[in-house]
Amino acid sequence: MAVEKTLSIIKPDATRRNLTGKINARFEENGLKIVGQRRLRLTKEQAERFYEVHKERPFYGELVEFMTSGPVVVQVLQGEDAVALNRKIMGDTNPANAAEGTIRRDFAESIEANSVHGSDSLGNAEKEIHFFFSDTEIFE
Ligand code: IDP
Ligand code: MG
Repeated sequence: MAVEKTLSIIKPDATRRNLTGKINARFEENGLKIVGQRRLRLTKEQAERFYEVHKERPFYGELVEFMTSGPVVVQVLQGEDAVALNRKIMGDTNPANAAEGTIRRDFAESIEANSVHGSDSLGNAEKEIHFFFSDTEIFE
């Protein structure tokens, strides 16, 4: 295991319900450190570009609409094995299948409005972090 960084997004369903602090506590309690963080509202173009890999999937249009429906919090999480650890803390994409004690099990509203995004590989983490952050905005 190595110290890694991963990109996390607290999605509009969670910011709308004022859950930023509760979700951040999950990361911190489980050994991830928030080393970069910013609240913003995604433009349609940004959301389309961020989720470009899902362009052909039937839910792409709705996903872009949802992700632009309110503010998000983009953040860089750092820790041992951070990419996989964060996916574990988040839980399954579908909250109905997410393990007990995970963010999605406890907070998600639906398979779409599932409260958090997390990078799925170290390579994607690198790309996604640089989608939102420059090196001068990340402080260990
Ligand atoms: P992940 O966020 O767990 O990595 P992905 O398959 O990469 O899941 O999907 C990206 C996002 O697209 C999900 O987090 C969710 O918001 C949305 N999504 C995934 N599958 C569906 C679906 O079947 N219906 C509606 N939205 C979906
Ligand atoms: Mg994904």
